Amino acid sequence: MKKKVMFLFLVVIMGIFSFSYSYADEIQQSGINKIVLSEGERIIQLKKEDVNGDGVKDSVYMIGKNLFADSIYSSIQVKVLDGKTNDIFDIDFGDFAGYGGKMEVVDFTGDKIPEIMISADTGGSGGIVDTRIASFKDNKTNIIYGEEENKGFNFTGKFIDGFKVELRSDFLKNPLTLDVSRNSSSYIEGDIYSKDGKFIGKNTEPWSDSFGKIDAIDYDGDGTYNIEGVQRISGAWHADGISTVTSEWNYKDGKWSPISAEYTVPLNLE
Ligand SMILES: [Ca+2]
Ligand SMILES: [Ca+2]
Repeated sequence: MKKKVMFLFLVVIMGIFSFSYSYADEIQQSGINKIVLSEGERIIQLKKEDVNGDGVKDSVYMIGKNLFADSIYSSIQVKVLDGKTNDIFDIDFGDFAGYGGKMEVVDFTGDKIPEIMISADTGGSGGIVDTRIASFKDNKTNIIYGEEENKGFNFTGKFIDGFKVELRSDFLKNPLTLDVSRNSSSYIEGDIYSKDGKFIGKNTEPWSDSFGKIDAIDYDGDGTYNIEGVQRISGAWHADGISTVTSEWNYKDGKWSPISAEYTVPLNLE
């Protein structure tokens, strides 16, 4: 009988202990209570990483504002709850909006302190994914990847006689020449080329979109991430996709540089 009472007593004690433990845990993560969402705001993602580099994990909230679930976010913002001080900081990404929304909190700069990468589909016909990356080391926001970086190779170019396209980029030593003869009948119909292959199009130039797909990747597993992006190159009009370029970029000495790139050309299946 005595044993049974003792056992019950222990069960009650353990119950109280585990209750108070989980309660304390909740207080400790009081960011969940402290991050106040206004109407229409939703937490898209929450990641726990030490983004300011003080040795204590912080809570990084990606928050989007939209009218309905799955509709476009008219604004996307990031708030950091400092794990040590419990202070809340806004990461100023400027105007950022889009569909979906994805956040990666990984180290791109090689200092072992993770940066915050956010992406969202712009929803335009180009299928472009807008991306920003910010460092929050020492509680200071520093945007290290913005709209310009998201243009990748940012090709410019021209059509040349014989159904060819010449593409140039500041990141390439030599221009890239592509054969676009698979589309010659459309170009002749559209007065871009004459029947004998002479370029006659006015104000018609090929161009590249910003990245339409982008990922943080760490192929060699050293903990420092690079960016891999895929961008589309259009010829005479946007639906005239003449190539797709996939490239990997790393961040060094304050800027992003391509370390590998390859292109594909569509096959003529007719
Ligand atoms: Ca921290
Ligand atoms: Ca870093």
